[in-house]
Amino acid sequence: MSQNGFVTTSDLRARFCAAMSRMYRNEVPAYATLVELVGDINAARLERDPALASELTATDGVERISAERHGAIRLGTAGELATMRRIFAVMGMYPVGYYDLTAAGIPVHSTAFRPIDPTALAANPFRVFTSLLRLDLIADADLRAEAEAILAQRRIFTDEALQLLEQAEREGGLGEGHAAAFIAAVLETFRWHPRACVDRETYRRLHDAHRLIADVVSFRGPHINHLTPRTLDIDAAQAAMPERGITPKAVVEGPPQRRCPILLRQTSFKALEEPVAFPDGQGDVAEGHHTARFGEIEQRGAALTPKGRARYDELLAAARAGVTPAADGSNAQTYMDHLEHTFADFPDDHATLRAEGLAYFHYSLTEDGEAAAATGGVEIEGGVDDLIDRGLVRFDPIVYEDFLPVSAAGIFQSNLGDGAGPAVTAAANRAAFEAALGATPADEFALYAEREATSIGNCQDRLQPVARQIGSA
Ligand code: OOG
Ligand code: NI
Repeated sequence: MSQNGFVTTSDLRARFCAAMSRMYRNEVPAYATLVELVGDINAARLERDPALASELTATDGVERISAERHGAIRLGTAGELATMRRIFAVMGMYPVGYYDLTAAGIPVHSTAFRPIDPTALAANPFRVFTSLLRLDLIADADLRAEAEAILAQRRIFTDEALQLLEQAEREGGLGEGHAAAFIAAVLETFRWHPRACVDRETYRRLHDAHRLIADVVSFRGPHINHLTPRTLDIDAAQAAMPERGITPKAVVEGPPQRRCPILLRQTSFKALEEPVAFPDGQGDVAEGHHTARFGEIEQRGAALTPKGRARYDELLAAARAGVTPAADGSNAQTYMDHLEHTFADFPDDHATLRAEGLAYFHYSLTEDGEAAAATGGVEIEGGVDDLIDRGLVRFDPIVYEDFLPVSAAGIFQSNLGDGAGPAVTAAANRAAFEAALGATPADEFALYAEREATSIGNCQDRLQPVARQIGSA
């Protein structure tokens, strides 16, 4: 597909996602096993539930169900983040949301680069949760200066990637040949390097300050640290992981299982210990290891309004105050039961979620509505509620496309392992993040509200074409 001879941004994103998936399955065989497991579970679920299968065929394209939905990287400098923003923009991915992970004791802040408009999301929803290390939170001034100096040396983008980026910006896109070269060159930034760029002693000191600091500072680039396919049954996938020889984190993050799913549920297998060679500066290397890379799965539900989200945050905090999930999984079932019990207070049908203003919905014409539109429209007296009552308009939840800070912290924590380092205590620093990014991330709530309002406007336009035209003239 092309516009003016250029490969579309969605096509570039889909190709990038597929290339990254191939690379990561090769690099991390346990991830390939997870992808297989998810494929099996999704197929079994669709076989049991033909209604779901036909719904997904209509809306999502059933063959893409198990494709990756997101990945994550951790960057070290403002310059890296700003260039990454430009690269993602070429692939139709824009920063949405600001996540302060220091609230959970982790020295990073983050955004998610993702497609924004519904057509692009439908074409390929791939997003990258992108964190920037907060070097200002390294307490030891010498170590901080050393980390800064190491990061200042590295070049995480290839010359070819930078040249093609400039070309894409200058010309407004990339033709077929350049597109392939761009994907291949950008992929290099996400590749794993088994050879560190610091000696083992420096690694140890960075590691002692915080495991995440060692992960960012010790390597030549921001290796992709996980990819995340979509599963249609996250509880079944969590339960089946051990049978395939992979160790899941203790609990599924996010809301409990519900009839009407909300927000995002996710779980991961624990990061693997991998061999690393540390140069000793004399031409020799010392063998060591590093733990960073894992695999994750996700299941998404309805996007919540600020009111719904506040309710979710409150209930989640209450559940976790009652039973705090232990890292070793010893109270996992107790926690999941308690979570479900606590969330019994959160309405679990779409009509109530809508009536109470807790979730965002997409409005469209019913068959009767289509018939009415085709025959000149109808009188509209009330608002959209009236159109629903008259059977002309239906509503379906808008899927949540973003992330959850408490869940993200849980994913980080379970993959840093024990002894990650002292929990940091610091305030968010959104201004510093935006300055580094060179942009202001979009507000997720505003994006959902706009989609909802647009869908209502479309229904009204189609049901009352003449009146709207006069009204807006
Ligand atoms: C990112 C963890 C957050 C998610 O799905 O919430 C994340 C990381 O470990 O770098 O990917
Ligand atoms: Ni993730």
